[in-house]
Amino acid sequence: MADQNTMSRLDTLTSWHADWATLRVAVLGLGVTGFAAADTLAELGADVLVVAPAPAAGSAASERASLLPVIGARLLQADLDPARGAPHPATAAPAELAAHHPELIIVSPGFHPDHPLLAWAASQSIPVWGDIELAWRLRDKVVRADGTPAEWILVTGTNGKTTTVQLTATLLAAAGHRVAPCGNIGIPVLDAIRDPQGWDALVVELSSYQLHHLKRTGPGALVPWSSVCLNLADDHIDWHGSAEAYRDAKATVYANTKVACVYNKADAATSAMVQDADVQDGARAIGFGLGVPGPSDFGIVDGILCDRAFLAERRDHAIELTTVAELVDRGLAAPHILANILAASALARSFGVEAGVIRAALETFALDAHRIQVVGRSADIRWIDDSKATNPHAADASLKAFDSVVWLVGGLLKGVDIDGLVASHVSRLRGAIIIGVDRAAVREAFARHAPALPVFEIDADDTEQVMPNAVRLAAGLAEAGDTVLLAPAAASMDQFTDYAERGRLFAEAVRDYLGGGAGDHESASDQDS
Ligand code: UMA
Repeated sequence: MADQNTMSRLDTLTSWHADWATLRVAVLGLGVTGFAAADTLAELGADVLVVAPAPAAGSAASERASLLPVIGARLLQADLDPARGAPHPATAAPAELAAHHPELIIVSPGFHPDHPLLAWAASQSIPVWGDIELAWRLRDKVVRADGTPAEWILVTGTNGKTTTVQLTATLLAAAGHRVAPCGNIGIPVLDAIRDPQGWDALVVELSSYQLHHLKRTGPGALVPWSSVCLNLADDHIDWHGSAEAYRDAKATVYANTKVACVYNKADAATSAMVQDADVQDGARAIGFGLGVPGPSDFGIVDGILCDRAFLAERRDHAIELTTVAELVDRGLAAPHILANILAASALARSFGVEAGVIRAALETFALDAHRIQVVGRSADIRWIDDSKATNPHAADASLKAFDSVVWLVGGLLKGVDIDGLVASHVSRLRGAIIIGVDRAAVREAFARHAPALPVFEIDADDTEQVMPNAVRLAAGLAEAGDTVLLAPAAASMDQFTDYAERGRLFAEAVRDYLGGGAGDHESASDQDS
């Protein structure tokens, strides 16, 4: 059990150069986060025990497990119920973990807050940190010329996080800053802070899981330069337990912000978060939206994207950033992408990036794969992969970009209600193909709101066959001028490794169906929007 001395020792651990040696730490999970945490702590001389399920032979986890002895950490294999979101059995901590007498636990983001090992840690009064807190405390490993560590710019929201992180990092880099996009995009922040070249800024994507484990006050609390919650819609309710708990986790992004709390004028939940946030003196609330900007906002006037926040004469002036017409040419003019661009511009301007630099950088920016990506064309029908639409909010933005749609929908609904999404898009649907395990809820929504709509279900257990079957049925429904849209409004892990594999298999099935003539890969985000 952790005693008072341990607590005060942990309070002093707020620097790479503090005394971490021999600290007994248990790291839960051996994904990319767990390995980065173990590697970091072992480098600092801590006594590290990683607790993780037995890795599958030949997997990335098994490669990481084989590296643990090399870096000086030990592995305890234990059944930790990796089926995330499922109810966890009430198991006690393995004896070997208890015998390690951990003074600190570092938990990977995927661990459910009610996981029995976290309950055990609480019962033993062992502090639990996420990897983001650990990285924050260690951020002075490599410092800038003036001796200070890189500033952190935080990005969260239900949708658009990764695009906004990439945009913000692109804009900062274009201004000559050394910048690392990291966090939930797939690069552990612990890896970024240990990069020997050092950074001026980290643009950190934070998931609600990572935010859940962050403290708003105390020695481990983050003090970001600027922060944004892009939007809020129901997602990950099964993990957080309620929409309120999910919202509260997201709101943590604004705590202690120094310069700019960027919020979405079209999403009252995000401005309420800023109003309630405890921030540093002088931090400003900066709104973004697709309409005319008020003073201290970013917005659009007559097709011109403007900054009316970071200029002294903001009462009656605005600075032009770029135009919608220029972004149409780049495939970046769908409403939700414009919103991401305005948010990223606000973050970049808060860091001093010039408007002209933003305009020039946007001329070469391209969206990632699986985000409204055209994967085929046939007889006036477009085939679009928006596999990244993993919740109803994202699918809503996607569907709004097209007039007449054959919709591939379904997967793992994560406790989220899909009824409203179906109801609001019935008029644009030619038909629907339901995939995934949670088909009943989707089927019932169509029965309620569109009983006459042609709807097919793919009940293939063989995941290889899901997309070929779906594509064949969609081709039968689609007519000239239609878009066949994979925007599942659901997570992919029931049938695929992740959204990327789901999108890739869809694109392959489209190419196979069209006989190899469907190879163009431009973004369609400007079309029909
Ligand atoms: N594990 C268990 N039991 C559990 C949960 C996890 O044993 O109950 C084990 C797994 O078997 C595995 C390890 O823990 O050994 C995996 O940990 P993890 O799920 O936390 O995944 P990491 O590989 O560490 O990746 C995490 C994020 N994953 C999740 O939050 C689920 C990655 O986001 C992130 O890129 C990475 O840290 C670096 O920060 C992925 C994601 O899906 C992309 N995020 C969700 C989203 O965006 O919606 C939140």
